[in-house]
Amino acid sequence: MRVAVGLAKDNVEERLRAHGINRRQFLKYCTAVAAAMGLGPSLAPRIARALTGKEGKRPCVVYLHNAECTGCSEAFLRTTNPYLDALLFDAISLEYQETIMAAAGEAAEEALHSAIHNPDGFICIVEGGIPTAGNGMYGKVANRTMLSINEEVLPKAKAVIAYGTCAAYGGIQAAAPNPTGAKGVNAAFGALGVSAVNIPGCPPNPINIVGTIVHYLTEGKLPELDSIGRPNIFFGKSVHELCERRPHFDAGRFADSFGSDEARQGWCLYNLGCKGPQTYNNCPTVLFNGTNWPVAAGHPCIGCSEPDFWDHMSPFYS
Ligand code: FSX
Ligand code: SF4
Ligand code: F3S
Repeated sequence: MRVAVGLAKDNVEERLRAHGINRRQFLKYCTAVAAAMGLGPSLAPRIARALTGKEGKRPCVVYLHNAECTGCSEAFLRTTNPYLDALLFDAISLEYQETIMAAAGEAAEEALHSAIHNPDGFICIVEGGIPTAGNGMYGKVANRTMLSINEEVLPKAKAVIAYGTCAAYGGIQAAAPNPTGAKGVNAAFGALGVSAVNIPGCPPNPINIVGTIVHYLTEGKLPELDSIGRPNIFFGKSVHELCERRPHFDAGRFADSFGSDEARQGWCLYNLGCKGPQTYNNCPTVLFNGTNWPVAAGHPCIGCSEPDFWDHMSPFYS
């Protein structure tokens, strides 16, 4: 039981209890993060240390909201693992997050100002697409355009994580005809030297950002990326490669209507519009909240983690 020894040594159990989490739940979660990162269960104790703030100094994090539905934050904050959000906030020092921070008005602005001038630097997590048309006039926070806030903050960050398809590639805001000129972080700020790691999905799976942060905390750097900025460890395989309905696809067994016996028996949803073959994400193996994913629930993959999926993957049903 190396896992138990590792936790006991760090006296983590008391801290977990304070968050309403028992050790079994926590280790199960750390093992799931390890699996999502392509690591064996023996790495769970290291992940546990990272998530409980025991792996070196807590990095300062600034979290910016832009044009979005805030489902990315919701996906993270509503995770069924009890209070894991609070636990992660022990591992990082979240200095600014408009949705959940207690400070408002000038105090909030002051928090942002001091975070981005932190001598040890900061990591910036960005949610939502950036409205760039009309000099950014379509999106404002505290009477400043989202465009100018991002322009000021992102080039100063040691690492930028674009969380959700909107931040990564523009998402629904950028769907044609895109009147607000919405863009993803790298398209909007690449010229300023910003190079974000993309964690797409609409919403993204929280485990993919937790795994990215754990990688940063344990390795001191962000994970390796594919050609469109996504970590290979989470987005290296297609949904189709990992799908449990795949044997039916290979055998030519396709469901022709929703709710049919064939669909219920697990036949392939390709004829109903499934975009799993063109979509790279780990939903089938990681699941949402460790419980389920769209195709298992009988809904075709709509390609939500791919760039411009609203334009390129629609119609979603056939
Ligand atoms: Fe976009 Fe996030 Fe889709 Fe919504 O805020 S990735 S619209 S789930 O939530 O940005
Ligand atoms: Fe591929 Fe979709 Fe069929 Fe699964 S349901 S095997 S992802 S086409
Ligand atoms: Fe999105 Fe397809 Fe996964 S729609 S949540 S990438 S199954």
